[in-house]
Amino acid sequence: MLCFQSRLREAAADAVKQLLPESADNDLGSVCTWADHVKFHYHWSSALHFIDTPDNLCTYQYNRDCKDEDGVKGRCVAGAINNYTTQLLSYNSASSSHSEYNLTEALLFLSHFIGDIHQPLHVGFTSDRGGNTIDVHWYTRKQVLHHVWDNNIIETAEERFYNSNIDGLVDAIQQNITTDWADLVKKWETCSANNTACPDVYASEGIKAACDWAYKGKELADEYFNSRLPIVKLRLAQGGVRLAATLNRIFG
Ligand code: DCM
Ligand code: DCM
Ligand code: ZN
Repeated sequence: MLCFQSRLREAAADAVKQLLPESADNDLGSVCTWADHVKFHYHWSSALHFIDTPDNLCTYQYNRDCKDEDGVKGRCVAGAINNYTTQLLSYNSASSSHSEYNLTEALLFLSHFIGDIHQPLHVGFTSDRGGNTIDVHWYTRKQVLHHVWDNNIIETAEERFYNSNIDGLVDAIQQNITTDWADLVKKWETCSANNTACPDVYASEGIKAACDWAYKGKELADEYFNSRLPIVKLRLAQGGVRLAATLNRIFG
């Protein structure tokens, strides 16, 4: 996931600096994978990385879909984004240093989950667990479809176009944001009136993209890679822009 810390206004940049652990060296990007590492330790958090939507419907509704495998409401990535946004809003009240929440963890979870919700298959169908039970080939290698969208498309792009350097891909996306996508970016940043976070918008886009682009084919090679890479870049860009916009709203 991308964390465009440079897009933060002063208030949010200061809050992030305060909340990040010392080890992060004031780099939000360096801790964006923390939530994946704690899945095993904080077992309750593993259901918060995704949403399962009804098979083949290609739509998302919070009230219908945001629940875990036991049916507990709100336990999905959209609910988690709302929850950690609410927790972080308490930073602004006078007693912020004594918040009843761990706001460092809230920031790390929120940053990760805004990335996850933009991965189309993190809002995929229920019976295939977001493509985790769909076997495909990525070129000659056996893979599950979910992993293709989490990793392979990104890694193949890095290898082919950016000298195996993730920063090259990130720079290319940053470049697009300031040029080709500049007008779109303003729309990505907005969230409906009175809302600090807008995860339902992102989830609806996600399952639509999953149906249009992800759930197609078994033998995935150049044709799939070349046509899907722009979608992956777009979703990474949207995730990064919207994380920064959300933090600016929270701490503004
Ligand atoms: N991702 C990334 N850079 C990589 C590999 C993955 O930005 N080299 C992103 C793409 C997915 C997300 O990480 O959106 C996967 O997260 P998770 O492991 O929670 O599924
Ligand atoms: N995942 C998902 N939808 C599910 C289950 C899991 O999107 N119904 C995501 C979470 C992880 C990845 O898929 O990023 C692998 O999950 P697991 O380790 O639970 O197989
Ligand atoms: Zn995750």
